[in-house]
Amino acid sequence: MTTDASPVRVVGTAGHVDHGKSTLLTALTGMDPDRLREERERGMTIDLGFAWVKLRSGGDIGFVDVPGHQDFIRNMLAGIGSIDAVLLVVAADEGVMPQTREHLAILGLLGIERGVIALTKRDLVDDEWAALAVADVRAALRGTALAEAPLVEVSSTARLGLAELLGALERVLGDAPARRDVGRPRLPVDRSFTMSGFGTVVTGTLLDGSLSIGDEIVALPGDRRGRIRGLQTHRRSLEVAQPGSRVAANVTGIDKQDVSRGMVLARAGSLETTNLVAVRLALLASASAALEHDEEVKVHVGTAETMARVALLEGPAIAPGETAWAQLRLADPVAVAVGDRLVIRRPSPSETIGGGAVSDLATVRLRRRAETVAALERRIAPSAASRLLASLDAPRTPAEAAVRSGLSPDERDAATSELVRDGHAVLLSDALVSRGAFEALATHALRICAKAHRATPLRAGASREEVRSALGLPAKRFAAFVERLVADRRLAERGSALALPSHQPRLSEDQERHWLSARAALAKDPLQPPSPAQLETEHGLDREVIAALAERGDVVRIGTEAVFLPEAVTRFARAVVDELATSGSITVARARDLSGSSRKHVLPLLQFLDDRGLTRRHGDDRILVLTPDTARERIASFAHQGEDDQ
Ligand SMILES: Nc1nc2c(ncn2[C@@H]2O[C@H](COP(=O)(O)OP(=O)(O)OP(=O)(O)O)[C@@H](O)[C@H]2O)c(=O)[nH]1
Ligand SMILES: [Mg+2]
Repeated sequence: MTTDASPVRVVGTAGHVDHGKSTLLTALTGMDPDRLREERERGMTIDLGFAWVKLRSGGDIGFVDVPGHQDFIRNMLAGIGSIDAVLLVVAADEGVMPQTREHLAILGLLGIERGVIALTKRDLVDDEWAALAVADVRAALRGTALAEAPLVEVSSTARLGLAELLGALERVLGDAPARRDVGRPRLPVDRSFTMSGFGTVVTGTLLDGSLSIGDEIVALPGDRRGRIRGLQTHRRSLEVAQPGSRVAANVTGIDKQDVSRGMVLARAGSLETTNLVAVRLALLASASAALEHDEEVKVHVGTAETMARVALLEGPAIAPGETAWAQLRLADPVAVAVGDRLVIRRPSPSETIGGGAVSDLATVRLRRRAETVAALERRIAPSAASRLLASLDAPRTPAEAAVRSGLSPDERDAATSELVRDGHAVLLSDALVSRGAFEALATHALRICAKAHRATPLRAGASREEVRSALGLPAKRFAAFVERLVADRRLAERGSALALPSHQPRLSEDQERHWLSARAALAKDPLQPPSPAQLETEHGLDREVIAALAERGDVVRIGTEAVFLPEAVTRFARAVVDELATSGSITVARARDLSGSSRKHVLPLLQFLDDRGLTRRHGDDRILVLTPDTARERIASFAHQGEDDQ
């Protein structure tokens, strides 16, 4: 088994029907890409074909051969998507024909910018005719990315120019950038079949990461899970298949009927499927008519095709040659990544009309609004940091945000630290959120508090849980969010409530009057105060008002059933501490006699002193924990401390 990664590059053919694509590949590789009986009988390619050749430089070129006939253009689109370079075939005797132009337009829409032109059937024409054909081809290429591509005159039957052609391909591929590896392998399936003794085999050009034997995978869309049992590139068995190579994967756990062209094998959880794709759509200048809002088109992306409605986000139509933002609402879900190129066609009469790069996989329908377009514009911004930022409209883990913005792990990490350092994004526990979205969450939280203060001025604030669920943040992110606002003094934590820092629970005039009369009753015999029930029936002071009074420090609640004025508690504490300073210990009965209180009240009051860390039990008695002086200092701050534990 081979484990080394000898470079594999993929070249796709393109060109009009019968111009000699398949014959040329046979001449170059010794393999006939037309593998179907019908293809051999009709002398015409119907579906994708595959062949490969070993280069002198060591690497392989894998060829994807496409049909030229316009009836099979969907098969051409399934094969041409993820190639490194194109081999554009034009027959010298016919020159540029309709599918030469249509394929060229598709290459432009898919962003395929490298290639070699083969002027085939050179044996059928004289030099003068050949020169005219070359001029014809160059004219057709003008203004395209292939304008300067090398052109080689060949004859497959006479085997002329083949070595020169391979040399030209090798040079063009030498300049091609390395394939992207973001550690999220995906294999858009172009064929699936069964092999006796092996089971299901799927083939495709691997993207975005390497696949290894034993990898667990899922077939998307859907939830069929399986495992990679074997891997081959160009019939060589491998442990690990590299991104950018042609791969045949033997898969266990997924039946042949559950995986077909258009689906994608990926690691579970690494790729989403979606029905809503935002794209800056370019309409070809050659399109026969403008693209109207809500028009139905066929979308080709990866190896998949599906019908879709075009929701235009900038106006009622796109004229030929123009571009505009659109959201494609797909009839069937597709598994695609941000940055993938797609092509749209009119179903009938069938015509390639445009395409673009996927810039957002939304879960919501986008509306025609200026902000929508502005947000999409940011998604295609040149810098990694601004693209990442554009995907942080809600808290997301850096990994989730990277998937949405099509960044590699390295780009993601650099962009994350840049955004956090410059204050453009805020970290909330495991998640990152844009400063703008953070401010929106903060405003929402502060509004909820302000509303709670208006509705229930007596309460400490809005319940934490209420705010959390209104913002839809998970507990950890919410805790980090609150911590930040509290640190910035924009929010205050009051027990289990959240409040605006300026908020003080406030009594109404009636309640203030009730409080005055209750206060007089509490002051009459401060250490034998009326019970909360009496305060309510006799003075109209309910528990909520008592809680508010305790919060402001006007009363101290001790235990569950007693309310004292703060000075009563201080007086009791002083009496106890004075006694302890002289005699060392005190009994419940002595405390009662000294303070003039009752046993019912003395027990919780003594417990309160224990809880405050002044005293502790010693048998039936209490003894001092602190020096008398420190204990006296503590007593001064009782009134407010009493509330913390309630
Ligand atoms: N004389 C001559 N005939 C050629 C040459 N290359 C191809 N042909 C012939 O042209 C015809 C079409 O060739 P194919 O290779 O099937 O053409 P194709 O581009 O693959 O066609 P589609 O796949 O249907 O689009 C066949 O009969 C070939 O034998 C050549 O260099 N010289
Ligand atoms: Mg062919």
